[in-house]
Amino acid sequence: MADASTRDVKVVLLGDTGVGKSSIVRRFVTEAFDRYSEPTIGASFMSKAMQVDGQSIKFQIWDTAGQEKYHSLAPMYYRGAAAAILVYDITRNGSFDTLRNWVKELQTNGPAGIVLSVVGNKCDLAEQRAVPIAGAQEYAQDMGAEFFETSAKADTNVRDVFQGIAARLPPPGGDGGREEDVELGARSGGGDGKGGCPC
Ligand SMILES: Nc1nc2c(ncn2[C@@H]2O[C@H](COP(=O)(O)OP(=O)(O)OP(=O)(O)O)[C@@H](O)[C@H]2O)c(=O)[nH]1
Ligand SMILES: [Mg+2]
Repeated sequence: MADASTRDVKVVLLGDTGVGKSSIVRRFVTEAFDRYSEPTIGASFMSKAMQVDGQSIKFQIWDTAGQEKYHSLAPMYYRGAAAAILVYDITRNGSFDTLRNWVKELQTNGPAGIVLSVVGNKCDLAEQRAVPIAGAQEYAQDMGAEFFETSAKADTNVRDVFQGIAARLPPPGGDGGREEDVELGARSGGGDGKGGCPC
């Protein structure tokens, strides 16, 4: 259980299947990489605490399944989220189109004031790049999102994504904190539980 000085922050990862959402979370939480990562079923939960600017933050991370058949479950996971990490694969143009659809969905149905991060993963595969960095960066800026290219494999910028979220959160107690619906004790602490509902 977090103590009173720890701020719980619900974060949801969204994006096409295979872009590396689970790998980013795994890298952040357990500092590991699995080249045979299986597609997520439903969603998976992990949590991790970190200190940012002297404040203790506990990220409650919902890693959603990118396969289309799970799309309708997503609102359960982004509901009440303080931040969304929208992931695409820099080697796959189609995954960037999917990301744009997620942004539209969040703008329509997501929590007001949600902090957005646009993340181009697999930057270790730069020689296979399909999505130019400049266009993605410009799009992120237009959406008011922070932009990163990451590699879960090479451990590039993964921690920075979460640090960037922490830095952009509204002050605690404000409307945007959205901490009220996070009751997740049973799964916290680096587990990789499948399924489950965040509400
Ligand atoms: N080269 C490289 N491969 C990666 C990277 N991140 C993930 N992968 C690989 O990409 C594949 C898919 O990764 P996942 O993390 O399972 O993808 P996902 O977005 O969680 O997929 P869904 O759960 O189906 O939505 C796996 O084979 C990973 O090993 C990366 O940064 N670089
Ligand atoms: Mg996954």
